[in-house]
Amino acid sequence: MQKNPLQATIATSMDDIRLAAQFLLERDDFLILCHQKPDGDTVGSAFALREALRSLGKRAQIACSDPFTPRYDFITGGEREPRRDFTPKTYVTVDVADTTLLGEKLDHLKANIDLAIDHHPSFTRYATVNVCCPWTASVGAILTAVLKEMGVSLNSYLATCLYTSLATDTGCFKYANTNREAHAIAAELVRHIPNLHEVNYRLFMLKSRARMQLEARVVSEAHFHRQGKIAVAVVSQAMMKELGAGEDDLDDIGTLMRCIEGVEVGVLMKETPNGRMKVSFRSAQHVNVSMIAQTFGGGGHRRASGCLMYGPAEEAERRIVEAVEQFYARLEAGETL
Ligand SMILES: [Mn+2]
Repeated sequence: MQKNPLQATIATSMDDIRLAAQFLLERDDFLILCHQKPDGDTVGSAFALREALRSLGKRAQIACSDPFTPRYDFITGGEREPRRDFTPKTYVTVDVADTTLLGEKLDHLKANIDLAIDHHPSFTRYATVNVCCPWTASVGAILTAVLKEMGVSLNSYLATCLYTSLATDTGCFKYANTNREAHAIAAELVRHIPNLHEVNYRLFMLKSRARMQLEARVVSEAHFHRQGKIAVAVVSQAMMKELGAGEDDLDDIGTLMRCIEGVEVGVLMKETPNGRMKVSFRSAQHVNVSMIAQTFGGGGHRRASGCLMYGPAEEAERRIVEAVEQFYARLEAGETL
């Protein structure tokens, strides 16, 4: 068996990498499925895999319940809804923790998944072959090793797709999942990306005017509690309409709140068209926001979580602040949370 140097780097079981590679080499006529509301990881991984399989003379196509956003045009070539031109025989998911995340349009395929490649701790092993590496920063990082194992050499397109997956899931190498391994894989990938600065500009600097204005409104209208440690902001439907902002412009906007100095818990409430509140919690340090979201029937990670609440905003805010205060009280009483 050929030695795979990236295997050691991403600390993934060689069995997992080999299993995925052999499976992909043996099969043909693939449909690669993304999760709904596609992000850089699912898009980058799907297009990298499609390209790799096609380079081996196989047939592969991609499906997603929601159209791809213009932000990823440099990967999708502007294909908002990829063309489907043959009947697939092999179903593969990338970055899909559970079949409910396939979304409405792909829900009918949930019992047919042959191979799932994922990295979420909450992965539900719904496929015939399940390859999940929860310690890996992105699915693209796992795929980098899988493609190498398959004998596919990197070119600039493949490397750009895989880099997009890794760079977006680590928030441009800033989030807590960024480690030596993520940087080592990126170092391998960027050797093949001559226009790296352009890719980073598109992914991390370029924002629509509506998004910029939305950020300004969110920050200037935020309410602060507990001497500035808790920040709560609302994005209302009226605000979105006024600024001409779309669903796309809301992507990861919750993270903004914990970038304000002094803020330990950032809360962003997004009003949905049917009057509910989609709440995102972001923690800068020691508050476990997954516990706070659970109070309201939601969930997530220690530093990023979410839940769904009912309006009005003032009432939701009051209940949220109360829950965060209770958390602080338990922390100060010496509990380990
Ligand atoms: Mn991911």
